[in-house]
Amino acid sequence: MESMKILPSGAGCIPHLNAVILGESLATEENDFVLPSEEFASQANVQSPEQYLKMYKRSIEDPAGFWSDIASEFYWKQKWGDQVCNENFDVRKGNINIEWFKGGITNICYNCLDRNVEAGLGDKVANYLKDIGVKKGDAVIIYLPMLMELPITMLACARIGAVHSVVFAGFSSESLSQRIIDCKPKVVITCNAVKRGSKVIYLKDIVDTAINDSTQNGDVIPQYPTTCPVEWLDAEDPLFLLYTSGSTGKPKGVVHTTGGYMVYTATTFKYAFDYKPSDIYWCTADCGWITGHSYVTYGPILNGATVVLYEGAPNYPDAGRSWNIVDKYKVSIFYTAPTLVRSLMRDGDEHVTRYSRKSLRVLGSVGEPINPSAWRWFYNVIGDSRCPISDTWWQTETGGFMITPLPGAWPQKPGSATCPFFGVQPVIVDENGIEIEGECSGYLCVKSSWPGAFRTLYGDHERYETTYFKPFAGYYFSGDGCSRDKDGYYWLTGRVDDVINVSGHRIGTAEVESALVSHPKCAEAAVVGVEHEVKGQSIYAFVTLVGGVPYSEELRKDLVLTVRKQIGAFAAPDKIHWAPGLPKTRSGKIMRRILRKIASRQLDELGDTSTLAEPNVVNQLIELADS
Ligand code: 6R9
Repeated sequence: MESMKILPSGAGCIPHLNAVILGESLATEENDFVLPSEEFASQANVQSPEQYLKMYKRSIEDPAGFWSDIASEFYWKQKWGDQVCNENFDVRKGNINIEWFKGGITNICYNCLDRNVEAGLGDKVANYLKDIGVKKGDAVIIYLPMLMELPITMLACARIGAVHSVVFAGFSSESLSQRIIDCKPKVVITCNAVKRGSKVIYLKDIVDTAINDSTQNGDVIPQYPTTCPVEWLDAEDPLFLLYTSGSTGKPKGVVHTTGGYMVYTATTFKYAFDYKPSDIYWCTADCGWITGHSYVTYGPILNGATVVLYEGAPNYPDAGRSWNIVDKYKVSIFYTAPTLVRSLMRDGDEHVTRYSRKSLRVLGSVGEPINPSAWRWFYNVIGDSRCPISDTWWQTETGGFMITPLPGAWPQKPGSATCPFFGVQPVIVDENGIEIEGECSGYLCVKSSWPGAFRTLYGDHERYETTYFKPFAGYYFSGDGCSRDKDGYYWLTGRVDDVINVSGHRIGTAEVESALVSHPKCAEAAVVGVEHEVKGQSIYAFVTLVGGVPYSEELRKDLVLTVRKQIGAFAAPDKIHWAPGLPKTRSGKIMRRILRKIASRQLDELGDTSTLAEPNVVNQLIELADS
């Protein structure tokens, strides 16, 4: 890795890369770094920090040139207009507006399928949708488990210009119905039932409850022809909406458009996983989340990649299941979440080492920060100390990777998502929105748009601006805390808002609270996240009951069941803590800081409780902690 020690001339003029002088710190703190092998680096798509810096520099200084060169590799019925990117990123200058490749006419399904393979998949479902009157711009809700039909249905919608909205099949009928009300789909696509582990879940019944309609659809698919013409779309026509949790109760319908998302997911996939046509790729995410959109479906298929789609749980029937699949299908790129890594780590190395895993080449992590010990286990045991790990930081909102290693290009640090992807300008700001340079910590923001950025929240552009662009004017605010070390590496530290990350799933505290208070015996609820060995965080709920109602185990179970029913099993609180009262400021704001400390039993770190309206509630809560 001698070449690492040379900093290319010109790199110094890029803000935030000034610090990425990899070579200099290598000499002094070599132990911090995990280097890619010569063998890996020499075949990588990007082989050195110098090559990355050169490409990154161009992507920042000439984004139009950089992205239009890449976009030209796709099929466009008509090329975009003069402006590759048109943006207003600053609320003080007017409404937030982001456009990429405006005027370009394309179709992402065409680019996924027709361009890559002779025979089209997806067409059967597309013709059914057309037959029942689904047209360009219509919403289609997809409520399916990880069957092959799920990505096929997404592509079918994209083909005819319908806007898909995948709802994770673990959501309850009430959550589904909330989304149906918000986006008013022409049709909801589901299946009769799915097996999860040894349990059968009747999805169609859930949909029937959600739409209060039990019309029998039957199997309508086979009678349709197998080809379907493409609906050509403007680059800025919507491709999909995907609901995600925010800090208030109502889920936000994140809107992604066609052209920029296409170019961005394909490019990030190619570089962050060092993709080669010979690779076999497996991502364990469900298409109900953004990872399943960008990196099970669009990104890999746009690259013509061979994708393993797995319907079951990655640790069922036993903890060796994933490696059994890896060996069986010769998986070379394996992308998963830290929660799975931690749970497999707990199950013991023997489940891993009894499989060969020699096909593996690149590993990936997403959904939450990966703690260094899980990183090392992933690297040493799963990857036999030879596969780089791409710890990809990104969000539903960003569409694709924002901060990620490029395996082969530079040394990694266990637990750090490393450096920005091409075209991404991360900044760290303080609480006043002032950018901080160099080694620091603060709030993670982004300075200008990237092609895969979300364009609005469905039906609520104002909320889009308020949530993401007003907290720190001039920047996109991610909601994450972050620090940057002396080498310019980024370390994500988790959400700074009221969002909990359970096994990589985003859950708003307000959503869980509103489910709890909908129970007739619950007067008030406050939900916080506490550290959990496997899930990252778990849900801890403080519950105040209606006057006179006694605490009971039965009621505890009933409250948990209410949350399972209203949101889904994945959002069920692990702990219900009875609370005669909640710690509030005199203005009535719940002091979650204190609740978090009580929940994690850090009782000597409660801090100043003198501003509480009733300081005594804290002692009451502590007394009831283990009851
Ligand atoms: C892709 C996805 C986004 C939130 C994000 C952050 C956390 C995701 C991470 C990570 C640290 C990583 N997050 N990847 N934190 N390192 N590599 O997960 O999207 O469901 O919208 O969640 O997840 O807190 O803000 P989404």
